[in-house]
Amino acid sequence: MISKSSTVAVIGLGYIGLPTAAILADHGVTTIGMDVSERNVSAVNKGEVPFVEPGLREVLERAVNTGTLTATTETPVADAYIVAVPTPFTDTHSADLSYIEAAADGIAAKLTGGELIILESTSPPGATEHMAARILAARPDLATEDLLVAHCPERVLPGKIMEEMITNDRIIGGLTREAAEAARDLYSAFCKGEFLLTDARTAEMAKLTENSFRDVNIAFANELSIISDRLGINVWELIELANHHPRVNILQPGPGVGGHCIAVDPWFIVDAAPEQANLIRTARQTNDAKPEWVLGRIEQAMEAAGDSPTVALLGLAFKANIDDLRESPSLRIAQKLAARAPQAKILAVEPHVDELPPALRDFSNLSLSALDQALETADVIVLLVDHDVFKAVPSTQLGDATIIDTRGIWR
Ligand code: SAJ
Repeated sequence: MISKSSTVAVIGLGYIGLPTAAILADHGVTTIGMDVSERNVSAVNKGEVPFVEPGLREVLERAVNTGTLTATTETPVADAYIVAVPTPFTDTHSADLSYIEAAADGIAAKLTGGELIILESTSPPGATEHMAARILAARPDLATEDLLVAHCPERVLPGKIMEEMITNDRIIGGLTREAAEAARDLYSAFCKGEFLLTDARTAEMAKLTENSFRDVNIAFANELSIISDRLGINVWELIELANHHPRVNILQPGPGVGGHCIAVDPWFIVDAAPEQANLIRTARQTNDAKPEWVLGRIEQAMEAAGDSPTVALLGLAFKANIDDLRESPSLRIAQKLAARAPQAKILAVEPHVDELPPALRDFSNLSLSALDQALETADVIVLLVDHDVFKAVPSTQLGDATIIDTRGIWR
C-alpha cells in the first residue's frame, strides 16, 4: 500500500524525472532520485539544476535543504518507482527501449514484493507489459500479482513544467485496476488535475496520439507556409484570418519541428502500424523536410548578397525561451549551412547557451555571437527561434539586411 510515508525512487533525473522528484519531495514525500550520471547526481544534491526550466531551481533547493530529496547513482530500495528515462528512436524509427530495460534490471534487483512501478517515459504500445515481463523474468521468485505496474505518461510542456505537472490531468494505465489506483494515490500527493484511469496500452497510445495530433497540425501549417510563399501570400496573416472561424484553429509554421517528443513520438505509432499510419507518417516527413526548404531560402538570399556574405542565425534551441537543442531544426539548419557554405561567415546567436554544441564546434566559418554584433554585421538575418529577446529587437536594428523570419515575429 502506497501512502505519504512511502519512499519513492525516481529513475532518471532529466527534464521530466528531476521536476517530478523535486515536486514529490516538496510535497513531503521522501524521494530518492537516481541517475547514471555522477555529474547530474552531484548537481542535484547541491540543489543545482543542470538545465533551464523556470521555477525548478527554487523547488529543488527547498526539497534538498529539507532533506526530503536525495540523489544517488545506485537504484535504491523503495516502495514505489517512477521510471523517467529517455526512449529515443533507432535509425529505422522504432523505439529504443534499452534505457527502460536498464532501469527495469536495476529495479528488479531491489524488489521484495508489493512495490508500485510506474513507467512515465513516452513509450510504444506494449512497453509497460515488456518492462513488467523483464522484471519478472529477472525475479522468478516473485509472482505477477506481487507487483503493481502502471504507465502514467508525462504531458508537461517544457518551459511550463512546474505549473503543468501540478495542474494537468493525468492518464494512468494500469496493468491491473489495483495498480492504476495505487499510481493515482501516489500522484495525488501533488497533482490537482483529474485522474483518468485506463489500461496501460491505451495510456501509451494516448500520449503518442496527443503529440501526433500536434505534429499533424503543425505539418498543415508548414505546408501552408510553403504554398503561401509560392503564391505571394503572408502565411501569418492568412492563418490569423482563418482562425477567426469558430471551428478553425491552425497552429504556427516554423523552421521544422524539434524536441524529443513531437519529432519522435509519431514514429512509434508508424512503427506499430506501418500500413495504417499514412497521414501520421506524411506529417512527420513534411515537418522533417521544412529545414531543407528554409536552407534553400537562405542560400538564395546569400547568393544575392555577394561572394562572402555574413549570415546571422538567431536561435539554436528547438523552441522559444529554453536551452534544449535536442532534435532542433535550427541546429540542423546551422550545421548544414556551415557545411555547404564555406565562403560564408555564419554567426549563431543563442542567448541560452554559453558555448557551441558539439555538432557545430568543428566549423571554422561558424561562431557563437552576441545578438547586437550579429545584427550589426549580417547581410542576411535568419530568425529561427521566437525567443523573447529576439521579439524585442526593434526593426531599426535590422538595418537593410535581408530578413528570413521563419516564425513570423517581425512581420
Ligand atoms: N511548433 C511549431 N508550431 C507550433 C507549435 C510548435 O512549429 O504552432 C514547434 C516548436 O517550435 C517545436 C516543436 O513544434 O520545435 C514542439 O514544440 P511544442 O511546444 O509543440 O511541444 P514540446 O515538444 O515542447 O512538448 C510536447 C507537448 N505536447 C503537446 O502539446 C501535445 C507536451 O505537452 C508534452 O508533454 C511533450 O511534448 C512531451 O514530453 O511529449
